[in-house]
Amino acid sequence: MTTTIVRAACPHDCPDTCALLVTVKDGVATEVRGDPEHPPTSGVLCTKVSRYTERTYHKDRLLHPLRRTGKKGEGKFERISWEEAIAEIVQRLSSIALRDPQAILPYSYAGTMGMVQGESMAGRFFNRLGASQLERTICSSAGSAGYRYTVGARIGTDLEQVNGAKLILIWGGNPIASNLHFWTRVQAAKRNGARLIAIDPYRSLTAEKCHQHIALLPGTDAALALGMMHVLVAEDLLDHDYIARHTLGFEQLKQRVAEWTPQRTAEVCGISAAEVLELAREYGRTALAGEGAMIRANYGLQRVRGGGMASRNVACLPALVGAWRHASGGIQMSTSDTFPKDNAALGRPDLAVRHGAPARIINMSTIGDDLLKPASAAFGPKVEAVIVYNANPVAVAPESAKVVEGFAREDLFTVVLEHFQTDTADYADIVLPATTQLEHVDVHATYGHIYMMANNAAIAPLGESKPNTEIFRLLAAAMGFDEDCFKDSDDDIAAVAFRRDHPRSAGYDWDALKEKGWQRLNMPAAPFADGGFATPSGKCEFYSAQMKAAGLDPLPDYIAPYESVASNPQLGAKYPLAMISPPARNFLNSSFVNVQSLRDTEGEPHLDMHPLDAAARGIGAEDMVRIFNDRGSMQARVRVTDKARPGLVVGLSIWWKKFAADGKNANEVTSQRLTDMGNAPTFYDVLVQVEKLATDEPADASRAAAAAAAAA
Ligand SMILES: Nc1nc2c(c(=O)[nH]1)N[C@H]1C(S)=C(S)[C@@H](COP(=O)(O)OP(=O)(O)OC[C@H]3O[C@@H](n4cnc5c(=O)[nH]c(N)nc54)[C@H](O)[C@@H]3O)O[C@H]1N2
Ligand SMILES: Nc1nc2c(c(=O)[nH]1)N[C@H]1C(S)=C(S)[C@@H](COP(=O)(O)OP(=O)(O)OC[C@H]3O[C@@H](n4cnc5c(=O)[nH]c(N)nc54)[C@H](O)[C@@H]3O)O[C@H]1N2
Ligand code: SF4
Ligand SMILES: [Mo]
Repeated sequence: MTTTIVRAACPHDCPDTCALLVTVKDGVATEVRGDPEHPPTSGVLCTKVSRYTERTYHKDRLLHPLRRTGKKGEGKFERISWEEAIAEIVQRLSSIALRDPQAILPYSYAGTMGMVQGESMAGRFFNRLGASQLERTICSSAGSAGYRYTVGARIGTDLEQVNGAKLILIWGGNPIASNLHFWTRVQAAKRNGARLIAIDPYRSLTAEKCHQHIALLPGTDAALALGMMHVLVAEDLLDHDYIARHTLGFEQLKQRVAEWTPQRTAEVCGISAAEVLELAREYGRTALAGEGAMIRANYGLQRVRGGGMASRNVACLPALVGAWRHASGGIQMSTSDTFPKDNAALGRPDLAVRHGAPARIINMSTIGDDLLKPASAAFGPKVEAVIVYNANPVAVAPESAKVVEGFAREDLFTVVLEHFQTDTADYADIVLPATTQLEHVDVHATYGHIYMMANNAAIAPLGESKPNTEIFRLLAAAMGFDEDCFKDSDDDIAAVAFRRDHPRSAGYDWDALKEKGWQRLNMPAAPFADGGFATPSGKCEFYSAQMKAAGLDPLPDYIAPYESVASNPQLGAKYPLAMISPPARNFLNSSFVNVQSLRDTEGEPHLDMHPLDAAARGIGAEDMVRIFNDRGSMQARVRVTDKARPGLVVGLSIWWKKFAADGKNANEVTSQRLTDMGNAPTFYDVLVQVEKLATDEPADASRAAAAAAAAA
C-alpha cells in the first residue's frame, strides 16, 4: 500500500482559502486535513471541508455526460458519450453563433475560486466565440465599488494582525459560520483583552459570543456610520494629523455629518442614541490611544439598495481616527486586490477584440429578467444558449420564479458543468461531469488573507469527469479555434496566474508554489499606516470626484432600502416583516446541501421569528409557515426566538429547492432590484408576510420524501 500526502487548497467561496493536506492511499483520498504550517489555516478546517471525501465520493456524483429526456426541471436524463455531448453542443452553439454569438451566455461564479478552473480556458473560449459577457455581481460588487471609491482597492487589515486588536467591530458578518479562521484570531484577541461588538440585525452565532450586539434594522448601516462620524467630529475624537496628510474632503464631510445626530441616527437604525454615542466614543478613543481598533466589514451590509454607500461610509471611519496607523487597526472588507492577478493572460480578453464592437454585457443578478427578454435594439439578441459552470443560479439567483421560467424555456439550449444534479442541472439539455478540487490542478488568490495558494491533483478524475479547462479545450477544438492558448495545459495556465513583474508577487514561480503549497505576498503589516491609498488622489477620499462623475453623491450619504416599513409604508402595510437569508453554517451557498451529514445538522428550512411577531400571527413554536410577498412564497418551520429582532425574520440559506417541502427556497421572495453601485443584488432588502400553514403537513410532502429517499 502506498500512502502519499498531497498539498491542496480549499476551492470554496470562503475568505479563508485553507491549505489542505490530502492523504491518498492507493489512489483513494482518505482524509483531508488543514496544513498546520500555513499561518491562516493553522491546521484547522471547518466541518464542511474536513468531510470533503464524503462530497467527492458521494454516490450521487455525476460520472458521465447526460442528455435530457424528460421535461425541463423534471430531472430525467440518459447517459451519452463525451463525443456525442461535444458534437451536440458544438452543433447547437455554431448555428446560434452564425446568427449572433451574443445570443450565447456563460453563467459562472465561485463554485470553485480557482483561477484555472474559473475564467481561464472558459474565458478564452467565450471571448473567442464573441459570446455575451457576464457581469459577475452576485456577491461583492456593491461593497467593492464603495470601498474602492474610498480606499482605492480592496486591500485591508492583515488577518495575521487581528490577534493584536483591542476593539473589533464585526460589522455585517458571521465569522463563526463563514470566516472561521478570522474568528479564531478574534478569540485570541479577546483573551488579550479585546472588546468585541457585533453590528447585525440578527443575533447570529457570532453576535451571541460578542461583548455587545447592536441590532440595527437591515439596510441602515450607512446611517450608523454617519452617526458615528458625527460624534467623532462633535467630540473631536479625530486624528488631525492623519486627516491632514492622508485624506481628502474632510471639511465637506464635516458639514455632511453635522445633520446626523445620535438621535436621528438612532431613529433610522431602530436602536438607542446611547448605542450610537458609546460605539463612536469607544472606537475613537481606542484608536487615538494608539491601540488596534479594527473593523471587519462583511457582506451583510451590502445586500441592500444602499449597500455600496454603506460600505463606503464604514470604510471612511479608520482614516478619521487614524486607525490605519496600527497594524491591528484599520478595516478588512476583502483582500482581493492585494493579489496581482494576470487576468489578461488567464482569460485572454484580447481574443474578443477580433469581433469589432465589445460584446453585450449581461448582469448575472438579473438573469431571471434577461432570460425572458425578447430581442430588441437596447437589449440585443434574445439569449438562446446558456453554459453554466461553477454556479447554481436556479437556487441562488434572486426572484427565483423568473429564473425558473427562464431556464424552463423550451427554446433555450442549456449546458451545465457540475459535480451533482443540482436544481440548475435539472433544467439542462446536456449535463457534463466536472472534476472536484481533489482531481484537478489549480491556483488561488483569496479574499481574506494574503497567501497565493496551490492545489495539486490528489487523485485521478472519478468516472468520466473532466476539469472545466479540459471541457472548454474540447469545445474549442471542436469549434475549430486554433489559437495556441487553447492548447495550454492547466500547469501552463497556473504559471501565468500572478504577475512576476509586480513587487507583491515578484518572482512568482508556479513550480515552487506547487511544492510548498502557499506563499505570502510581499506586503507590509499595516498597509496604509503612512497613507498611500490606491485612489486617484492617493488619499482616503471622504469626497470622491469619481463618484460625482458616476452620478452618485460624492459624499457619504444614507440611501434607504427599497423595501422597509419606514421607506415604503404602503408596502410595509401589506408585508410588514423584513426578511434576510444569510448563509447557514453547514452549507456553502448551495454547495454541501446534498451531503447528508451536513444537511442532517441543518435539519430543514427554518425561519427564525421574534415571539411578538409569532404571537401576533397565532404562530407557535415549530409551526410550519408560509412566507410570501408579491414575487412568490416558500415554506419553512418556524423557530420562535428573540435572536431575530421584532419586525425581522431570518431564513438561513441557501437550500436546494428539491430538498424543501414545497420545492422552493428563500430566493422566491428576493427581488432583482440592484444596489446603488456595483449592480449587485439586494438579497436582504425584502419585505414579506408570514402565515401559519393550515395543517402541519407541508404542501407537497411526497416531493420532500422522494428527494430525501433519493439522496439517502
Ligand atoms: N459556512 C458558510 N460560509 C460561507 C458561506 C456560506 O454559505 N456558508 N458563504 C460564503 C460567501 S459566498 C460569502 S459572500 C461570505 C459571506 O460572509 P458574511 O458576510 O460574513 O456572511 P454571513 O455569515 O451571512 O454574515 C452576514 C451577517 O450579516 C447580517 N446582516 C444581514 N443584513 C444586514 C444589514 O443590513 N446590516 C448588517 N450590519 N448586517 C446584516 C446577517 O444577519 C448575518 O449574520 O461567506 C462565505 N462563507
Ligand atoms: N437568498 C440568498 N441568495 C444568495 C445569497 C444569500 O445570502 N441569500 N448569497 C449570494 C452569494 S454571496 C453568492 S456568492 C452566490 C453563490 O452562488 P454560486 O456561486 O452559484 O454558489 P453555489 O450555490 O455554491 O454553487 C456553486 C456550484 O458550483 C459547483 N462547482 C464547484 N466546483 C466546481 C468545478 O470545479 N467545476 C464545475 N463545473 N462546477 C463546480 C458546485 O457543485 C455548486 O453546485 O449566491 C448568492 N445567493
Ligand atoms: S470552506 Fe473556508 S474554512 Fe472551510 S476549509 Fe474551505 S476555506 Fe477553510
Ligand atoms: Mo458570496
